[in-house]
Amino acid sequence: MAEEKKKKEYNFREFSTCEATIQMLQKAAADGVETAFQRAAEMKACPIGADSACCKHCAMGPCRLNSKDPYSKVGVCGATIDTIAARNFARMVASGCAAHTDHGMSMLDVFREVVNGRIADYKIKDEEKLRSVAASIGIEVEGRETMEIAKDLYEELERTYTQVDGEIPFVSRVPKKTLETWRKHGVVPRGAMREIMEIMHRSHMGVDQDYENIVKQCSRTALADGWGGSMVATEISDILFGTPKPLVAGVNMGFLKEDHVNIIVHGHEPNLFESMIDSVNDPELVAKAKEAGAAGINLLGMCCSGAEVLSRHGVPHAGNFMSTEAVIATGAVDAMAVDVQCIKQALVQMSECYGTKFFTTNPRAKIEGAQHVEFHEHEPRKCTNKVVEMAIERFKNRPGRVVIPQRRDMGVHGFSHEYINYMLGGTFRGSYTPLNDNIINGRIRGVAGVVGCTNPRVKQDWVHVELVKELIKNNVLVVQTGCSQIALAKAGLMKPDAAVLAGDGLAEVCETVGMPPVLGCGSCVDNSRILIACAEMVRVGGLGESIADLPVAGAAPEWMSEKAISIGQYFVASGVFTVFGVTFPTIKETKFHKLLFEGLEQMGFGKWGFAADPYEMARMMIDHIDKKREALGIMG
Ligand code: CUV
Ligand code: SF4
Repeated sequence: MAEEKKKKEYNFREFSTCEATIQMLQKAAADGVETAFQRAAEMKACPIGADSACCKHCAMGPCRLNSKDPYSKVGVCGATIDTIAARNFARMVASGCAAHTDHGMSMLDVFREVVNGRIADYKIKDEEKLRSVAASIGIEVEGRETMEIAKDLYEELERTYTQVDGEIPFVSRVPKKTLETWRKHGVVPRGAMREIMEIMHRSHMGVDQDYENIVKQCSRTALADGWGGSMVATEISDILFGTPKPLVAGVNMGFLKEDHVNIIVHGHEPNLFESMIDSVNDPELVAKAKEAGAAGINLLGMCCSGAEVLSRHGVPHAGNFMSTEAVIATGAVDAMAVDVQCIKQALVQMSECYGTKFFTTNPRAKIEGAQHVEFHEHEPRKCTNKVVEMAIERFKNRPGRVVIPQRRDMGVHGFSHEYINYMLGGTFRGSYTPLNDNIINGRIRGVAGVVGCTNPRVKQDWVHVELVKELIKNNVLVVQTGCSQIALAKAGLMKPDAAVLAGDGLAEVCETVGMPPVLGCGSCVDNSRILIACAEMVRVGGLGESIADLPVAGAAPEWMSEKAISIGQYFVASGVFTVFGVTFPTIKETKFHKLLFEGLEQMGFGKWGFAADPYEMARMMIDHIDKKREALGIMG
């Protein structure tokens, strides 16, 4: 049976549009190694699960309802399709929110220890950012010492997690009318721990069985992610490691170097990566690498922490989520170190096949068969030095042939919200700011956030790239994060000269400012930058009073993770029309689906949309943007 599987022929061009990934998938197949693309092709998605029509919340079940006729049956306890789907959705939000907020909490832990003087390896690198974040939540900054402000900031931000009553600190950044909508519906988050606990409780068997009430808690929990945990993660990372500014950096597998020791860091929390940067630049370790016959040590990122250091320091990025197995097939990766989230368990087996040293580093995320070298923020270099040493060992004894796809894509990355404000902000032109002005005068039709994962159920990168091309062609400025940003970087859209692909109005703005039509903002937690940019657009004026009034839309065209659902829900709850691709965990003819896709908008929030086809997705987003323009009276 296994033999038969290996012989099965695949057309790898149907799996991906990333040439480097295709080349490596072919190589892996020739080497007799299987990847997630093949596994997805072999294992059809479960149709009942895809529709979220099953429940396993208790042992009277699991219960399966009928997708074709969803109201014909109920679960053993009597739970309806709306209850079951809403509870399943709630648990996705809970898990996604937990991932981002726990990441934010790790950052806050480091920050606390830096402030207390107990960590020497990191320091407050961006004092200006520290002061502006503190001031944004009402901390006095005038004439005060940095460390005093930092102590207060730590204490305030801790409330994002531990507060049991009241509102999380960053609600101070939410436009007044948006916040009024949240208050009216009782969805202002108290503290992330409380919201996640409550959503888990409410989705237990026999508790909340009113889909509308469950969706309220979904919003409240998701907002604790977007305006809470994710925002803390972004802001603290900027304070400790520097706020990104645009820089030219490279993406793709061609940045692996055959004559160097190659190390990839893949995961989400920047701490590991920052210390790895120090380790690969340590003269002693570089000397060791040279002794071993290497020309030097070469560090690359993958997935989100990769997207973060790409933005922050210009460290090259090897590829997005669906390239993590493929890159190992190059044989050039001497070590891969991972921390948390989006790490395929199959990477261990893949690494074994190609002799890559694979390390887990976070106590939260061990993988059976992987070597665990624990990372401690108090002595981070112990871990990262060891990984480098092991990588050098592997370089000395590279087992197989090395094949590196010769693809390198340069582009501009690192658009923090501060920089977007600076670049398109100021008051030197017109009555508002260039961004708002250009939206009002119609050169820019609107702004779209295109974000999220890649997924082997669709052709890798293709949906992202086609959607973004269609949007900019129609004068919609695109902001990006995560794996989507990497897809567009590989397609060359992060270069200022990609403005030729934009409509006349957007192209003119890009040429005047010298920016690309697609702005890369960083990792998934950096979606919080997009929220802040939206709030800023409202604050500046001329585009309505709440985020829901703005001519903006969001999309995750190739999403796969529960984190994506949490992100989608916080954008929707913040007032943004958000379209997902691939599949959506609801049945169209149900009340729950209608609430997400229509009802929420009537209540003053945004709403969900779904389209698998990128052109249809673009049309939906542009129609929405036009509808908002019309309501603002700035049509045409
Ligand atoms: Ni957090 S969540 S695949 S790495 S964007 Fe990439 Fe980004 Fe999705 Fe994961
Ligand atoms: Fe079935 Fe209800 Fe138990 Fe879910 S909670 S498994 S629907 S009996």
